[in-house]
Amino acid sequence: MESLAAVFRQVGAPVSVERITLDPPGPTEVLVRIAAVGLCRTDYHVMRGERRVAMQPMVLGHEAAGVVEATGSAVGGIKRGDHVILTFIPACGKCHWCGLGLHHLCAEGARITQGPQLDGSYRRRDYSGADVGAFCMIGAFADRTVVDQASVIVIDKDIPFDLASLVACGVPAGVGAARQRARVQRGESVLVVGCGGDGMNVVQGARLCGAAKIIAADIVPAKLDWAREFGATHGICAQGPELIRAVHELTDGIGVNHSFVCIDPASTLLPAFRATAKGGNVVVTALTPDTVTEIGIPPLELFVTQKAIMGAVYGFSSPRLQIPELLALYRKGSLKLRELITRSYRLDEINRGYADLDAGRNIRGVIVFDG
Ligand code: CXF
Ligand code: ZN
Repeated sequence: MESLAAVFRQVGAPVSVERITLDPPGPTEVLVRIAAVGLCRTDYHVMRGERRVAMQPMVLGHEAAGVVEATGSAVGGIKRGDHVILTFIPACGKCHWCGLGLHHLCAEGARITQGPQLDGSYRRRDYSGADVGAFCMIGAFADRTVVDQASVIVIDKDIPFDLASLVACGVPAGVGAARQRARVQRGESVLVVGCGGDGMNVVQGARLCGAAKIIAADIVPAKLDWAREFGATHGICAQGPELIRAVHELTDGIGVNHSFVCIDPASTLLPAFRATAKGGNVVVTALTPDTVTEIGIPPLELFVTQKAIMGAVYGFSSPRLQIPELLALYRKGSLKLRELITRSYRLDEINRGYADLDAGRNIRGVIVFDG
């Protein structure tokens, strides 16, 4: 069948919206009509060549929700008409990590920037007949996609698709970083550096944990106001040494119990580290360009301050367990989702959506398709 997709062809160039050929699902795959897909910064890093992928052309987009239109012969537990969220790391179910229930660490996660499906073959072709890859084995900047069942989570039908799409990446990444990685405790203090899609969810994750002081830091003043709506108690519009000074002023010279690096770790990790109290946690939730290979923290300083530096992909939690739990929190009124969406776009407006992200105008832009 034909599908309309935003295709990444060249680093630094806009993605091009094209008709491509989409093959039917293989035995373990499903055909999904995409209803909504978020404009996460990760795809933008790929477009700009800051996160290299193994091939072009490739359909990007990994924060998506939609409806199952067809299933392969060996698919279990997913049927036509189901509403689904797609996960940007599959759960192969066979590796060491999946065996432990740690699907965010699935061994197949190492292949999500390669392009092929989970089974190693391709389902997409362009006008010239060339294979087209699918970022994260999803390729959701398209009206339809074919993905392995390992990338699919069935959700209840009462959740609007635009909100559900955010629970595919930004929401678990941020909320999970606070709850599952740093394990923020009631009464503790938190610093969130970078209040975009991930950071705003760290703020609300810290609020859910009962943090007493939630300091939002961003160089875009409007984001600090938005962060207050999600639970931030303080806002700092500064970076580098000025940020460290301001955090120490707010914490009696001690620093915060937990800091979260949610934007450009190359420039924000060291200030976040130094704004953290001795014995505290520094959690990295954001991508760094491939070319940056050092974190610039003196080992002696790490040793004597006894801080922990941690990585958190998918909020360091299995999406299979975390996503249903987050949707339940939303239903209870404890988790804000609608408020995360700054603006909706059509697929052919994708490059404008990313320009808005780059200009600091969006927490999250979402591409919404007509039903
Ligand atoms: C990323 C994490 C690193 C690989 C690609 C997907 N997650 C979300 O934005
Ligand atoms: Zn993402």
